[in-house]
Amino acid sequence: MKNYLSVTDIDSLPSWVDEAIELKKHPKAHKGLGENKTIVLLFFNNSLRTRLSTQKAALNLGMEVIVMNFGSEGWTLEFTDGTVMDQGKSEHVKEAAQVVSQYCDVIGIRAFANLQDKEADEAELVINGFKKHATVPILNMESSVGHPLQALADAITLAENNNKSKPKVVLSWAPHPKALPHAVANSFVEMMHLQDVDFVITHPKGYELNSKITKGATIEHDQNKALENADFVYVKNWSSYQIYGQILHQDKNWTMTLDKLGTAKFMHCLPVRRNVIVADAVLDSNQSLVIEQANNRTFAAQIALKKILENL
Ligand code: AN0
Ligand code: CP
Repeated sequence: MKNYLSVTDIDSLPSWVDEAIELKKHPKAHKGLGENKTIVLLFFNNSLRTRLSTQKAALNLGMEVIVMNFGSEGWTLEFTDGTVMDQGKSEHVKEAAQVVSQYCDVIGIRAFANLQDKEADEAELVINGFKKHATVPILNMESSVGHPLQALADAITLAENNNKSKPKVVLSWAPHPKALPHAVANSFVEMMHLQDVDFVITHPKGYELNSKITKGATIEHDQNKALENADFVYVKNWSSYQIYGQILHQDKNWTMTLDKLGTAKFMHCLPVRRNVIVADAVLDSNQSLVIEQANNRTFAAQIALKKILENL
């Protein structure tokens, strides 16, 4: 595998999940693989889990790690070709990507959707700009439209906690005071397409995700109905996709409670706002898988990096 940009880069999900669970048992088993290899992690946005788990994964594989908060410390980048750069942008991605490539063997990039311009977000300017001009593989650490490392950690967590042949998995929208990207939900939906699950998406009308991504999935606007007999409930906020990046409302009736969850397991990518997205009682119960999901970020990153390193 050259790059890990989307869950569609996974050639065989079951074998990746099995290998990740094996890596979890023996994290340093492939410590020689990354010897004399360096990964540079460029953060255009904040992070806790991605930053630490991806470093941890690289260290487990014997790599050296350089982290840069590009968003606050790098030069502001231009991504459009042929621009007369007489405005605020200091450096073109053409130079930046080639320069960073000289310092490392893999580049990890986090660059969220700005939620202002749908077309620009869907063009994935940052990650595609680097992909085009870098001479080393690219690892997606959450781009405008996807968060494939999170979705892979979610798949690992599901595999570890599932005991049914076809569990019911519900993706449920929840309110949030800030406009959030669609990336986590998009990649989770794509991941569910790769699994043998009874999958239902529930959200208030107006919060439809990109129909190209949800194609084939069941969408149920009645949250209670969607949650009936659920085995896993994945809760996430996202802003409107149709009225791009807008908060239509913050209906508190969509907050996940123990009552609504029933006997299902609760999942969320974190960071989570307590008592807005989900009640304390859910997060503090043993039905919550969120800490294990975050733990599995290390092994998701480790399996993705292992595949990249094996192909260098
Ligand atoms: C981000 C999002 O929703 O995409 C990152 C989640 C991993 N969340 C926030 O900005 C709160
Ligand atoms: N889930 C996740 O990607 O968390 P961070 O934004 O803290 O990296």
